[in-house]
Amino acid sequence: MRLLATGHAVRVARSARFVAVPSTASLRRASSNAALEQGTRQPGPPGVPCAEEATYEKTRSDILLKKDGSRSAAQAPPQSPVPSRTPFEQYLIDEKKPNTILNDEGSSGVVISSRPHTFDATTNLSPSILSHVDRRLYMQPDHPICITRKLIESVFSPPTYENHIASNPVVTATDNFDGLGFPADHPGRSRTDTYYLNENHVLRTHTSAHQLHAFSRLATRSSTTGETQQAGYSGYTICADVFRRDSIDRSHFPVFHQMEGAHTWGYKPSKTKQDSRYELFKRRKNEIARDLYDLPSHGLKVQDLNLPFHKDNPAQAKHDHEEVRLMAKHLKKSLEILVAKVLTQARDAGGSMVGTSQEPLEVRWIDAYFPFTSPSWELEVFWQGEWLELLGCGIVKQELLEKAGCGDKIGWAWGIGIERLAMLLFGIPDIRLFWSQDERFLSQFKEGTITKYEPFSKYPECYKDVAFWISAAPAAATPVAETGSRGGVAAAAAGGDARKASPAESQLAAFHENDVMEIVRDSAGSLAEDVKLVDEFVHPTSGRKSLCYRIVYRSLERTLTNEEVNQIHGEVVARLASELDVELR
Ligand code: FA5
Ligand code: MG
Repeated sequence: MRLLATGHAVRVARSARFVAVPSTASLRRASSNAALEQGTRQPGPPGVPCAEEATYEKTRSDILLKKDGSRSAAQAPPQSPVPSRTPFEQYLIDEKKPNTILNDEGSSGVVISSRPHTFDATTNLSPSILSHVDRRLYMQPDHPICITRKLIESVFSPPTYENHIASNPVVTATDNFDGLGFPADHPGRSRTDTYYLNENHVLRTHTSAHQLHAFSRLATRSSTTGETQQAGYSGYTICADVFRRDSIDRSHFPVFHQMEGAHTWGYKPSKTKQDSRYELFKRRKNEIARDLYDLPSHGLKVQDLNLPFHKDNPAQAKHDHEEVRLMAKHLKKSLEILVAKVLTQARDAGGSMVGTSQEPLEVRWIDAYFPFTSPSWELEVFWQGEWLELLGCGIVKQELLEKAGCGDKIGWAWGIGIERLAMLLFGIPDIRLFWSQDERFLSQFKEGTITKYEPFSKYPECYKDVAFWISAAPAAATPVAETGSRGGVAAAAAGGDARKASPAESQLAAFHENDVMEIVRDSAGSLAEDVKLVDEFVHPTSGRKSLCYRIVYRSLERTLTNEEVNQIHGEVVARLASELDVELR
């Protein structure tokens, strides 16, 4: 397996091709810089940021600290953008070039949200991904992402929900994975799926990376005495951009926006007498039932098999089944209200907003799996001929609430893809449009109004195929093997696709489809509309596997010339050959 492991290491280093391959000495320096970063990290009590996180918090002011609308410190020009202290900073910080790679004497790094990060052997960022950092579409009032964020916040609003923005996309791998109970071999952790700045820091792959902090904040803001809890929030939303090395098609983009939401219920002791545990519990259950009863009806047609909790999607041992049943109903209905509002507004904006059909949208609940909720579900909508996933959700794992200092509470959480909702809302057919700077796109949207998107033109597509042999082993190399119904629940967990390569670094696959996607994205940018495997076969005598990918190139803003496409495709093919362990056919 040494050969494979080496192959992967080379691939990682090469995929970050702009990173100067460090000399031994500079590697030593980089690792000591990394140690410096790490050295400030002290484990803290639950809910209290560790030392590094505390300073981090000051520079980013992102998570949970500012409510939408108010100008957060993150948007204000930083007073002193980079506190210059470490050798790394002295060498590499260039305040005029945020989000660009900085190289010096073989060492390299990047500054994101005023904070420097040193690269190491884990780094797999690309210039194209960095160019999307800091666009903050969710803060541009007339942008569909911002309008959709506000619509979601209008359903999940104060005084029940505190609405947050998390502007710094860099989080620790601990916050993104470990703190949420991701198993060591979860596909989402793989470098083929996640953008690593270095061993300890990633571009967050989901807003759930902030869950623990958000629950801690709820714990401190709403004490367990009945009186103060009434005054505090019982839930939150968090909006942020998230990053995944994902497939390329009209509903997937490596940078997208998510909204996280949660609601909790705690014990409310009586002010006049000492409650028994049973009384506390009964009061909490009654409160959930009352909150459920208070939710308005929505008239949306929803398919829900409403399966009893089962071994693949169990209620937690610490939970009372009736409470879980009530919370699940409250969770699903709250989200259905949101989707109904989106569809009503879309309809009012001008008829069919979802492709070709005038029929009411079909919406369905299916079982899902997330490491931090149980039971869990996903909500899908039938859109342009297929089921499109809108969100994942579930009953929050009790250990997580305990870790956050609110073990007396129970609750639910969800995570929505904002683009997916915005596509329904405005009838936007391609996810790449959200990043368009073309006035013909941007001028169509106005704060506070929902208007149907009018395509300004459909430019012709141009597709090219590329075929290559991959190493025969290991078996995990197949990118298309079906694993039962919709890839099985294991595939549905905050990034990472169990159908692709092995996520365990010790069992590296010879080939991973996401590496093809990344090269295409890096060479073609948003001109790549779709990348699909169109042919696959195993040679009968050599046993080698051949894959053929079709890349559809199309600009949303102009007609591409043949020469232009040939040049881009030529670069893609050359990079596939030189950066991956494949042989062109
Ligand atoms: C998550 O990210 C979980 N953190 C959601 C969650 C939160 C579950 C809280 C439970 C509790 P998932 O990987 O399914 O789950 O992503 C959530 C949503 O993000 C998807 O349903 C989809 O709407 C959107 N999404 C995922 N990948 C992409 C992509 N590449 N491009 C655009 N939208 C995407
Ligand atoms: Mg999912």
